[in-house]
Amino acid sequence: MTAADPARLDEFRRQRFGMFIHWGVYALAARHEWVRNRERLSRDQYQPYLDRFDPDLFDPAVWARAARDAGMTYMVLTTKHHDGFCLWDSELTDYSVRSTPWGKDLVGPTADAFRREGLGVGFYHSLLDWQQPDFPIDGLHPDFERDGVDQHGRDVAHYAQYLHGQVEELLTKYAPVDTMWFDFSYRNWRDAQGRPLVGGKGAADWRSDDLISLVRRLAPQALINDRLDVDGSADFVTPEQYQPVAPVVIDGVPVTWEACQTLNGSWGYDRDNLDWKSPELLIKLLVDTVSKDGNLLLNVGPNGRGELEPRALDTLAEIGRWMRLHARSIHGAGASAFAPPRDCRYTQRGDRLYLHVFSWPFRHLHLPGLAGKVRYAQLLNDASEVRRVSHDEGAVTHPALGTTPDDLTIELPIQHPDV
Ligand code: FUL
Repeated sequence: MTAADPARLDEFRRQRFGMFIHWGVYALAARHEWVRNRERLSRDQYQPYLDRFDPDLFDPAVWARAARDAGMTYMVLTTKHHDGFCLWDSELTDYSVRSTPWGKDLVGPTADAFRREGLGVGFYHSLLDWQQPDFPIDGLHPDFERDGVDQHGRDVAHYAQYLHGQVEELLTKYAPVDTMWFDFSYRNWRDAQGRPLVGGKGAADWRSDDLISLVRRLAPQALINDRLDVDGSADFVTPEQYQPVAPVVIDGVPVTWEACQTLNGSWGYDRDNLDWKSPELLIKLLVDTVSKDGNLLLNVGPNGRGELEPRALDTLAEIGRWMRLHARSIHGAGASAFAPPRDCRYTQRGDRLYLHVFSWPFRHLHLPGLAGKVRYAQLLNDASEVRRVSHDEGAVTHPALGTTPDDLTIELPIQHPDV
């Protein structure tokens, strides 16, 4: 299996912060991108969303600016989610923008808008497809256990051909693509009769190895995520909605990783969902990610008219206010070998060590192992000096403080800098 271009991988690891965009006709249902599965909607019951998909306020330049202003450096757009609906005018199916009142491509204009803002462009592409007649009706399929649905005779080889053909379309039509974000394989799924179904190593395979070769051939610069589930093929791994406890190491080897996180628990537009993460929490997630050598792909779900809702835009703007002052502790930064004090994270870029204080202490902060290692310290938001307190000043050497001569003690302002 050929590996990714090391220069591109290095670039990805410096980019650190991207925008995930989940968009499709499920935005009209406005209750999660899995609505077709969750509510076991039939093809006919889902059709009204195609019939009404007409995002008249679609302006990807607005999304791209919001991403750039938030300090994001790349994006990943859903070209097709599990429902099978294609956001571009694919030559291989009518189940696409072509069959909606909107009637035209959404992928090209979105990619162009982000490139114009200087952001990288990647594509999410679902391996699952609840629309294609040759995709097996497995336990995740909305038609699973539906009376009168023929479970048999589905030709996965034919589906694989369709899948590969679409990936080829995307990579040629919208080059250069920086990332192919496939989603997802499952090795151990069985049909009602216990026969293996789709997956990287399943008997009914969509030929993941060939898919990887196809991407390497058509887009040598593109990174491929881990969800094809082919051993040793992933350029990066994708923890979803959780944070690893430390830099990710698999079989003793550090691996590139990208956490993906929602703003509110749903990837697709979910009108009545109130589980919004605060900008403060999201900034902590970003810092935590970089402190463990990872990237953060933060999701937005445009609505049926093609807009990002105010809640999302406000959150991004708030993150952007923080990034304006602190981006240099994120872009190009990574884990540090030093262990931070409690409720803090370190990120490091070259010989610059950035201390992120999640819980503001009273006046003094003791930094283990940093005595004699720091030439100068300053706050990042206003460049004001942070005084280092020498250990022979009584207040910080008192044994009850529990500090050691290896600690560097710094003196912080009483007020948290309001940024
Ligand atoms: C999951 C999908 O099933 C979700 O809908 C979403 O796309 C997430 C990023 O990956 O596996």
